[in-house]
Amino acid sequence: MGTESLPVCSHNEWDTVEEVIVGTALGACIPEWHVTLKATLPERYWSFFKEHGGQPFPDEIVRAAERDLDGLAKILEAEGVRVRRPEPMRQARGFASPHWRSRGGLYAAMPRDCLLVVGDEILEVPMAWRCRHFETQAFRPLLKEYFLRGAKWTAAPKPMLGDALYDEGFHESAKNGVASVLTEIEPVFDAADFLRCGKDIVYFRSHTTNALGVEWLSRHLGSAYRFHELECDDTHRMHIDTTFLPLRPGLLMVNPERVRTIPRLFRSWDILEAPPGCTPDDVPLYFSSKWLNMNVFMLDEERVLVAAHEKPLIAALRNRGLAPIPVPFLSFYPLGGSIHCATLDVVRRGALKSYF
Ligand code: DAV
Repeated sequence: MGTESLPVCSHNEWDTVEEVIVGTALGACIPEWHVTLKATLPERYWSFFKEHGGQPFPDEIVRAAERDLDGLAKILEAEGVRVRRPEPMRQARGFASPHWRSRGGLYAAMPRDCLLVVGDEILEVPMAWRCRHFETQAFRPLLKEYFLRGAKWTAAPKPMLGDALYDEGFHESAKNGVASVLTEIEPVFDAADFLRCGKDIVYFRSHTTNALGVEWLSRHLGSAYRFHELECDDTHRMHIDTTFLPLRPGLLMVNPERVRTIPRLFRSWDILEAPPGCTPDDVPLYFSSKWLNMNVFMLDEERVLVAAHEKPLIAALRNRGLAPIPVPFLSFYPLGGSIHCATLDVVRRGALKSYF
């Protein structure tokens, strides 16, 4: 099969995008309190999760977030991109494994977290949060369709997520310099802890990705790919795309609060230090910091989708010669991501290359 006809094909963050999955907020559930939330989420919202975990997210938050997603889908279509959406699922219902139970799921809002596209393969990742164990199910109609059209559809070994995976005392026990709530009892990872730059893949270990997870993925992908670990300063780390984002060959955006040393691989690249995010204080960021501003999405090497209220970042991107397209997205922020999180680039036209 020529690459022209592949239903799934994407090697990096910047080749011209042709097809994108945009998540849905519909059905979102407040996750049940767990030590994995304690490790990653802002302390001022812990009581919110403790009180309301397992209940549907408030309707007004869900509806406003969905309006932003629908708007994003329209903008993508106007730019010539084919948009696909998951099947909304009611996440506020309990489920169990032989070893644990959860009062509910989370959402299908962030295809970036649960699915990884590398080349012609789309992979369901072994997520570390119990509430996210069945998260790819909302995407199954799409996955099945891609499979029937010839895509390589895989899933990493289903993690057991038993108590031994979680280290309640994680604050004190920095393992190899990375403090994580996860032990190494089995491989787990979120797709959003990995960034594709052709034959090079940049990742960090986090509260959602352990070293065994990285080992599993790198062995699975094989010797065509080189893996590079990013070191950074963030004790709450979860998902690399608010810390580090290659925008196009030769241009890297970094979070200046978290990235102290540019990895050697990128030393010859131009470095854009992201300006601080502009989320007003009355917008509840249940799952994140204001660095969601960095979570932009490249349509090609010039056009970049940015949340419309992030004016300093829009100016900085324009200064570097990019063509920012503002997308109203502030109402989506309470769900914990911005445009990069809410999308999955299933098809980008281009070949597997080395950029370094
Ligand atoms: O504030 O960097 C981002 C989480 C994205 N899912 C942060 C957390």
